[in-house]
Amino acid sequence: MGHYRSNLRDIEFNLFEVFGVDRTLGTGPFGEMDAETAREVLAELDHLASGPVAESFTDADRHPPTLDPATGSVTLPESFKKSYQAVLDGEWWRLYLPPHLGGLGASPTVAWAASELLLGANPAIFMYMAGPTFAAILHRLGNEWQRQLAEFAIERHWGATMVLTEPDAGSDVGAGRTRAIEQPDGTWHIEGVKRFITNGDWDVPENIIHLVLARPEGHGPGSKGLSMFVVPKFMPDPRTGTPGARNGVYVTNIEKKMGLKVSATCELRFGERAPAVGWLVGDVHEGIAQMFQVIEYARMMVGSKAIATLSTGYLNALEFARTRVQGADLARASDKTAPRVTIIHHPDVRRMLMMQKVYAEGMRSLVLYTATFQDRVALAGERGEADELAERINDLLLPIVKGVGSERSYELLASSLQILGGSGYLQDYPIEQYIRDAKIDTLYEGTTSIQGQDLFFRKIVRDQGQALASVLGEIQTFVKGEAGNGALRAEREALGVALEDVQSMVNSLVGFLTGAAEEAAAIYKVGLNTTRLLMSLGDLIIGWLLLRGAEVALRTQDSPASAGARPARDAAFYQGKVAAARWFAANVLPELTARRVALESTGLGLMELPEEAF
Ligand code: ST9
Ligand code: FAD
Repeated sequence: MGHYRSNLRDIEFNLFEVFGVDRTLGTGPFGEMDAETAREVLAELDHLASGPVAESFTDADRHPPTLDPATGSVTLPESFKKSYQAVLDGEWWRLYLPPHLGGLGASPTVAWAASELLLGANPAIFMYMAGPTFAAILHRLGNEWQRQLAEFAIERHWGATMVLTEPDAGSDVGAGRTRAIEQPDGTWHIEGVKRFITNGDWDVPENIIHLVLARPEGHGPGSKGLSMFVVPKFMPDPRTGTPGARNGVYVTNIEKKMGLKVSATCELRFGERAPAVGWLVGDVHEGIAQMFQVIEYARMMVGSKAIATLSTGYLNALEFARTRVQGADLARASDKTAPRVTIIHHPDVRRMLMMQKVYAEGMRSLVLYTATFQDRVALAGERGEADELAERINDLLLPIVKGVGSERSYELLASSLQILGGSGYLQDYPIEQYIRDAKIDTLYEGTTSIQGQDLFFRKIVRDQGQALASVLGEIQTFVKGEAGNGALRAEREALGVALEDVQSMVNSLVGFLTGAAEEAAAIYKVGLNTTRLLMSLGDLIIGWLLLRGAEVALRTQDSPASAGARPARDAAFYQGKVAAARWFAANVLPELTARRVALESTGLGLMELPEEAF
C-alpha cells in the first residue's frame, strides 16, 4: 500500500452535504459536469492519486532532479515522470480549464476538491501541471498572438513558470532589477538573474513559457514599475507552435532543498548566452496586477497543498495509533498485570489525534468554503454580471487559506510524527518527508508575515471591512440561530465569545492604525499583531465551519428517513464530525480571549529594544 491516505468521504461531505454544490453543478458555466459526474471524477482521481501518482513520492525525494550546466537542462527521476504521465494521459489538467479552452466544466469547488487528492499524493506532480492553468491566465490577459501562444501551450502540454524573485527581491518584489529593453520589432529583450524559480526547466514538455516580471527602461521604482513578459524556452513557429530556435533563458543552478526535492527550484539567467526574447503581456504595463492573477491561484494551491499533507499525515498517524500496542490503560496503570493496549487508548495520543483531525477537516472546509465564492464569481460571469461581494470575500479568505493552512499544517504534522514515536523519525514512514515537503508552504507565495499584512491592510482596511463584515455577519447569524437544535448551544456560545474577541482585535488594530496618524511609531503595534490576527480569524472561521458540519451531521443522524439505511461506518463519521466541532469549541476557541488580551496590551517595548539585547 502506498503512503497516501485520502479522505474522499469528508471531501464529499463538505461539497454536497455542507455547501450543497449540487445545486449549481450541471448549470451555467458548470453545465458540462453535474453532481453525479463530479462524484465519478473524484472517485477516479482518488484511485489515480492513491496509486500511480503516489507511487513515485518517496523515490523522487531520494533521487532529486539533476542539472546539466552545459545545456541548462534539468532531468527528472524516471519514476516521477511515470506518475506525471499518468495524470497527463487522463487529461486531468482539463479540470482546471474553462470550457472554451477545452475544460471539463468543473466548478472551482469541484476542481479544488480534486486538487486535494493530487496535492496530498504527490504535490510536485500538480505543480508541474501548471502549464495549461497559467496558459489560461495568459489567454485572459494577452493580445491576439499571446492568446494563440496560450492555445499552443494547452494543446501541446507545455510547462510554465512564474518568475518574480531575485537575490535581492523576495518579499519585496518591487526591488527587482531585471531589465526589459524594447526592440524595433516590438519584442523585448529581458536581462537579469532570477532565483528560486519552480519548474524552471525539466525534461518532459517540448517547451516552457516563463511569465516574467521585469522593469522596462525608464520605468519607475517599486512593484508598479514592473511589467509582465512571456518568454518561451524555444521560439515557437507562429502558425503551428512547433518549437524552433533556443531562446536566451537558461537554468544555471538548481537548489539543494530541505524537501519538495523533485520540484526543481532554479536560478534562471536571462540574456547572458543569447538575447532572451519576450512579449509584453496584453501590450500593457500592468505587470504586478497581472502577476497577481497567477499569484491568487498559486496561493490557494499552496494552502490546499499544506492541508492535503496534514490530512494524510493525520490518517497515517491514526492508522498507527490503532495498531501499535504500548503500555496499559491509564486507568489501570498501577496494575502491572493489566493488558497492554493500542496507543489510541492513551488520553494524550487522543488529544494529539483530535487536534490534527479538527484542523485537517476544518481547513479542508475552509478551502471549499473559499471555493464557493469562486463558484459564485463564475456563475455571475456567465450571466454577464459581477458578484463583487463574492470577489471580495474570496480575496479576504485567500491569505487565511494560504497563511493559516500552511502554518497549522506544518505545526500539526509534528504531532502526526510524534504519534509514531521513534518510528516516525525514520524514512520507513512518510511523515518526516511530509514535514520537509510542507515547510515550504509557509515561505513561498508570500511568507506568513506577508499574508498577515495582506489580510489586515488590503483585505480589511482597504476593503473598508465589507468582506469581513459579511463573513462575521454569517457567523453571528449562526451564533444566534438554533443550529444543532439545542445540542450545540454551549458551542455556539463559545463561538459567540470568539467572534467578539476577533471583532475586538480588529477594532484595536484599526485604533493603532489611526493612532499612527499622530504618532508614527504606533504602526508597529499593528505590525506586531497582524500574524496573530491572521491565525485568530482563521481559528474563528474554522470553528464556525466545523460547527456547520456538526449541525449537518446531527440533522442527518436524526433524520428518520435515513435511519437504518446508513452503514455503521457513516454513523461513526457523523459522530466524529460532532465530536470534532465540540472539541474545537472547548479547546481552541477559548484561546482567542487570551490572544485578544495580549493584542490589546501591545506596547512599543519590543520595537525599542536594542538589537544587541536580542
Ligand atoms: C512563488 C511560487 O513563490 C511558488 C510555487 C509556484 C508553484 C507554481 C505552480 C502553481 C500550480 C499550478 C497548478 C496547475 C493545475 C494543474 C492541474 C493538475 C491536474 N491581491 O501593496 P502594494 C497588486 S512566486 C491582488 O503597493 P508593494 C496590486 O495590483 C513568488 N493584487 O505592493 C497592487 O496595486 P493596487 C511569490 C495585489 O508594496 C500592487 O500589487 N512572491 C495584492 O509594491 C502593489 O501593491 C510573492 O508572493 C493582492 N493580495 O509590494 C511576493 N497585493 O494597490 C510576496 C498586491 O493599486 N510579497 N497586489 O491595487 C508580497 O505579496 C508583497 O506584499 C508585495 C508588496 C510584493 C505585493
Ligand atoms: P525575504 O523576503 O528576505 O524574507 C526573510 C524573512 O523576513 C521572512 O521571514 C519574511 O517574512 C520576513 N520579511 C521580509 N519582509 C518583511 C516585511 N515587510 N514585513 C515583515 N516581515 C518581512 N519565486 C518565484 O518568483 N517563482 C517561483 O516559482 C518560486 N518558487 C520557489 C520555490 C522554493 C522552493 C522557494 C524556497 C522559493 C520560491 N520562490 C519563487 C521565492 C519565494 O516566493 C520567496 O522565497 C519568498 O517570497 C520570500 O522571499 P525571500 O526568500 O527573499 O525572503
